[in-house]
Amino acid sequence: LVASLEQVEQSYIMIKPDGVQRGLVGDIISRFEKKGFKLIGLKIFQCPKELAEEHYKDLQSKPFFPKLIEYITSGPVVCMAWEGVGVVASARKLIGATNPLQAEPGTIRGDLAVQTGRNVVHGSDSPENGKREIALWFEEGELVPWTPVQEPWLR
Ligand code: 3AN
Repeated sequence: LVASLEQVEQSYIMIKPDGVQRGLVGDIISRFEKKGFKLIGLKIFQCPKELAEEHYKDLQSKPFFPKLIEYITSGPVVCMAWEGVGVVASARKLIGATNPLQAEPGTIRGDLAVQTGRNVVHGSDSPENGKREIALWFEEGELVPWTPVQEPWLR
């Protein structure tokens, strides 16, 4: 009842090139799926430099910015849009701290990553950015806002 009062949000979650190359795609998707969120967008994608720069534009002045752009565009990423109650904050808990050294075991970065510059996954940091990033990475027709049905699939 309480949860029904909370906001249904959308978060942009992206498996970075290291996650794809290391074969972690299934494990990472599974964590969000099992938690109870709804997958409404999914694709593997080679990110062009301009899009990477737009996505990370708030970090433009950071010394690591060029390396960050090089990393994100170094190979395919998996782009996902997830929907659910409190999904933005919840996804960031599942992902863990930016620096994998500080990420708790049980989180994606705590379990699967070693360093900040190779931290396997991205998650939006606010509901507003969730919307903005999904619009940036997906064409409108690529999003499927499906409704779960009660169906005995296995018999
Ligand atoms: P988060 O991804 O946890 O939201 P942000 O938004 O502070 O963290 O940073 C965005 C991305 O920039 C990180 N995921 C990481 O790939 C990269 N990054 C952040 N800080 C550093 C750093 N000190 N050195 C290298 N890369 C960094």
